[in-house]
Order: sequence, then C-alpha cells, then structure tokens
Amino acid sequence: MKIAIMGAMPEEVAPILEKLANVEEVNYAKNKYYKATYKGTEVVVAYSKIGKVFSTLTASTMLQMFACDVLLFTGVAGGVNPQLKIGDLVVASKLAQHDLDITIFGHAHGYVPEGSVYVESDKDLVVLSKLVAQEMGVSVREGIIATGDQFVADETRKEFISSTFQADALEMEGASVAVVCDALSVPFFVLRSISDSADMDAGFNFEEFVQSSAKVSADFLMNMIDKLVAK
Ligand code: 4EZ
Repeated sequence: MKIAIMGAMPEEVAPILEKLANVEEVNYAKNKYYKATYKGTEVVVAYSKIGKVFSTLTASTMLQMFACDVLLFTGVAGGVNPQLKIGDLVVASKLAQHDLDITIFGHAHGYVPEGSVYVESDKDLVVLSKLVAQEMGVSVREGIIATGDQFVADETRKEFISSTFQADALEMEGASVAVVCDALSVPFFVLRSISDSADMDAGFNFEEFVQSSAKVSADFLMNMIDKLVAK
C-alpha cells in the first residue's frame, strides 16, 4: 500500500508533514511532493494549490506518477448544514461539482454526458472514520460535499448549493479529486473541518480559523492512517 495524502493549502498538510521523518522532496509539474515512510508504509504528501484544476493535476500525479493506491484528502470547508459549527468534522459520502452547469441543454446541475452528478467515497474508509471517531470520542458527520471554483461567501449561492445538491459542506477541490480517483479505480476519502459558514462572514472566519480547523482535520486523518498502516 502507498498512501497519497492531499490538501489544497500548506496549512492543510503542515500538521501531517510535522509527524513524518526522513522526508524526501520531489519536484514535479511545478509542485512539491513529499515522500516518506510512516510506520513501514510509503506515503506521499502534497498540497495542490486551490481549486479544481490544481487538485485534479495533483491527484492524477499522486496516482499515475507516484503509484499511490489509496488517496486521503484533508482540509477545511465552508459549512452549509446549519448543524455544522466551526471546527466540526465532515466526511464525504459523495461529492459533486456545484459549478458545472450545462442545464440549458436539459441536464441536471453538476452533470455532463458520460459523467455523474455525484462520485461516492470509498465505503470502507468511511466506516474506518466512524471507528476512529468513536475511539477518539469526537463526532464526525457523514455528508455531501459540493465543490466549485469559488470561495462562497454569499447566502444566495450557499442556498442554491444546499437545495440543488443537498450539500452539507462546500469547498474547492474534493469533487475533482473524486473524479480522478473514480476514473482510476483508486479508493479515496475526503475529510474536512469547518472553517466558516459560507456566508457574509466567511472571509473573516476563514482567516481566523483556517489553521485550527486544518489541524483538527489533519490530526483526525493521522489517527485513520495509524489504523490503515496497522492492517
Ligand atoms: C477551498 N478552501 C478555501 C480556500 C480559500 C483563501 C486564500 C476551503 C473552504 C472554502 N471553499 C473553506 N471555506 C470555503 C468557502 N466558504 N467556500 C469555498 O477548498 C483560499
């Protein structure tokens, strides 16, 4: 097993990199990939940069260039479900691209021919996350994550994404990573901790909470990785 660990921003993978020893930095396609062995298992860590295009490139590189056979994403998200508060964890059951729109031709939002609106996460990894949550005594919400190339800080857009995709949280990379993993039949998992509520205060809240929420997500993911490498 070779595990790809991805975030979009440096803050999202920093708590992971801190826990790795003997890290080798590899430069590829204008990005840095950090190779290490964690408890006897090979891991590759990278942050993609923000958005669907960069995250697609990095996910694809992780699988095709570095030959990772499982991909785990950690980061922060805007909360859509009103029950989600800053710092709460969300595990994606499935993901959709909220900004993919050829509805003028009668297609559903998020759908293009030969694609699908939603891509489902690996079920075993979702089950593993629940076990880890139970052992840590923390709550993790399984829900739908909507992805698009925009930082949502607007009630109208948030409400559209909520009602159209039944999204619980939104961000800018999950669904594109999901499409890559699904196409290459590699199991994947997307974990996010809430940094803001995608509303008028989102920009302000994001800046205040990105680091602490990113750490909540990364620390949880490390506990999952501990279980995965022990298998
Ligand atoms: C994108 N990520 C935010 C990147 C912000 C600032 C320099 C997560 C995220 C997010 N994405 C947190 N809150 C969000 C929101 N309200 N809308 C979109 O994955 C870059």
